[in-house]
Amino acid sequence: MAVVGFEKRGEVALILVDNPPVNAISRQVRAGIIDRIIQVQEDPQVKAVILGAIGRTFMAGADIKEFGQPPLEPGLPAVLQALDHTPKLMVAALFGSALGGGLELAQACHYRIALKGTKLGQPEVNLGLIPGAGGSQRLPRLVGLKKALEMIVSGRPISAEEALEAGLVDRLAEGDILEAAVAFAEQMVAEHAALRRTSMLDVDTSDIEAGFFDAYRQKTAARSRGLVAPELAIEAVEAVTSMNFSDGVTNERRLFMQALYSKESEALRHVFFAEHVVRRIPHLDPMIKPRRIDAVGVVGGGTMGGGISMAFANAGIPVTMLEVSDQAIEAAKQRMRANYQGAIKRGKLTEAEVEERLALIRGTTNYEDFGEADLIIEAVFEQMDLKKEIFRELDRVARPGAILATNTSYLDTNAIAAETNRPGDVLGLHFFSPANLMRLLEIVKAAKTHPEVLLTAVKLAKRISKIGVISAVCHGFIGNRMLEGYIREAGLLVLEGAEPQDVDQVIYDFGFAMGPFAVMDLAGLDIGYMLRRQFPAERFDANAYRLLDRLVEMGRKGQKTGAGVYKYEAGSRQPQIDPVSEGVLAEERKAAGFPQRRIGDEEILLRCLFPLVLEGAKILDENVAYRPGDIDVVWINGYGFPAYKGGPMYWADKVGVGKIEAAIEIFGETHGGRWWQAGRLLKYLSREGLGFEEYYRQKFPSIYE
Ligand code: T1G
Repeated sequence: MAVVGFEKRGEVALILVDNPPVNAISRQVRAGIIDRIIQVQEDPQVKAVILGAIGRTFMAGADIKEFGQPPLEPGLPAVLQALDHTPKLMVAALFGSALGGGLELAQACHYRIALKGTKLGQPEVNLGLIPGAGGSQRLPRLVGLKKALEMIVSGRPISAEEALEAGLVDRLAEGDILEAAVAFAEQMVAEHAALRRTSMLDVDTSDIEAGFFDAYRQKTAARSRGLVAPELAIEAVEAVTSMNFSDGVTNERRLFMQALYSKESEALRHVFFAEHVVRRIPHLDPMIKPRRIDAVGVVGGGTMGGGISMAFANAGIPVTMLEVSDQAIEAAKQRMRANYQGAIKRGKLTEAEVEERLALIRGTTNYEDFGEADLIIEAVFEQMDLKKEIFRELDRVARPGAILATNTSYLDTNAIAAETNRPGDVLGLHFFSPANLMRLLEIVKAAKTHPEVLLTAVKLAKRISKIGVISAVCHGFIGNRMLEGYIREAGLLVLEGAEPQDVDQVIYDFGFAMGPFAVMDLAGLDIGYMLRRQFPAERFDANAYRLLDRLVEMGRKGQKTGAGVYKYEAGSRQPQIDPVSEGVLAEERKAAGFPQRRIGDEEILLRCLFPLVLEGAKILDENVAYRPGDIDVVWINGYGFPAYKGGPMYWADKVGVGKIEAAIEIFGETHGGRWWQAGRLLKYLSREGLGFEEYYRQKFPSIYE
């Protein structure tokens, strides 16, 4: 099957890329397009050419799988060159997601027609890249410098309507895009329309005031923190004001290569694939199909239950939300309405759209109303007896084949499943707060969970725009189990002499949005306080929580009470050092009797991050997580680990597993051996000089298929 098909409709030729699933521009596609361009050039009958695609989308970009490999000729620039110089009128027929190199191909055509609903963008920065095939030079010529700069540096796609308004698209279509494109091309030929070569267009710089680009750099500095691609992208676009097209493209290629070989891009491409591989259930029988989920029930309308209800309503799935009274239902609805205000303020949603979504959420106080639900999610507070009672009720009222899920963060899903007569239909769906916004969803596979139920959850995660990561049952699953060591070490560091703001600064400088103390203030110090008291004391190092427990017992629970580790001015989320908290810490340092010392940033960083690697290795070795990349996905999407560092396991591979294992031994000698016990896998990889990713791909290739 040719990956670049060809057909003629009268005097219009169609070059049709057919490279599922997203028509990525692989080497074969590039060579095929060039061959077809040559073919039509030699055909005197052909008066116009459509560049289009078959399947679900126009070309969605270069084939990311080729990056990091030796370049394969012809490169994309060669295709652009051929397009740019063709003597035949070229029309791009856009639909689906015309992204990256795909949009660059379209920009090199003379005209563009797009189906309503098409997304058009240059998302390269999300991969640590910049447009590498003339996009930084053509886009400004089509939509103006400022619009092009925003599209390229933000990576955010625009709608077909916005593209029409901006001049990126010449016409919108409905129905069959190829038919519409042929008609459009015929009309252009009949009107003797010019071959409008984008590369020959002038750029209007009249609205670019002096210092514009530097001001743009300052404006975007915060979101570009730690990244190299945004600055390279700005440089590439800025060159439009001083270089001709050809020099601008050469300059762009230079900058693109810098981005391509940057460690940030390598990490971001790892994350891109890890976020796709994570959906693959190893050794799943291909005959197994997911169940239909058309209606969902949620038990509880609190913070989590309300957020979960919104997540489903946002995907157009009706929800029946159970609460204890009509007042509680009304309160839940008000909370959800308030949560939507942010989206309205940001222009993401209109009031009407919010009301439409809220209308999908029906409140009830009656379990019987769950009778039609295909999935019911329990989202009440973390109390095992209560959850068991709820699952006995759900087992009674839910229809046969309905899936029952618990949102528990820690509790034993097997024990919950055992309360029902349908353990195969039970699993965990651990949402992260706020559940309507956080992308991460831990899908907790209980011992008896049917593979079909697991597959249903994986598919559902994508449908509600979540990243679903499968975890087996253990204390804290993947994310929270690793979080314990991170918080423990932060707590011990401040008892030994580090200041909370120093620990937070080091973690912020590494790339997290917030350090551990600021995060705990945000989430509420009382959550950890109550949780730790549900488990045997020996599970925790009591010293690590001296400061936090004292603060909670003083009523200082964090932002929600105006003070926790830090204090917060009314209405502000900005942490401020608080002498009261400092005084408590001084008392606890004395009580703990730790010798006080100045602790360097490097020790702070490694003491906080190495526990993630240590526990992550055990999680892998126990088959709690399938792959190291799955753990990376959890920590990037659930805990703010910087994506441009690839996630904790990827980062460990870059640091060197052997070095980490050696450091863990030293920490064990100096800080209390109980916690610093490397597991079997970490020791093995250290001895063999292997990284997590290379070991898993070599030893277990099938779990990546
Ligand atoms: N290359 C290779 N594979 C890709 C791909 C790509 N560009 N995009 C997606 N896939 C695979 C993906 O791994 C998955 O595979 C399957 O397609 C479906 O993806 C020169 C240098 C297009 C909006 O960044 O944003 O062009 O896991 O589940 O939800 O200047 O995929 O099923 O085996 O995400 O419908 C720029 C990235 C590249 C677009 C579709 N382009 N892709 O979303 O499907 S760099 C991008 C997406 C570039 C030029 C530069 C989304 C999508 P599998 P999916 P989806």
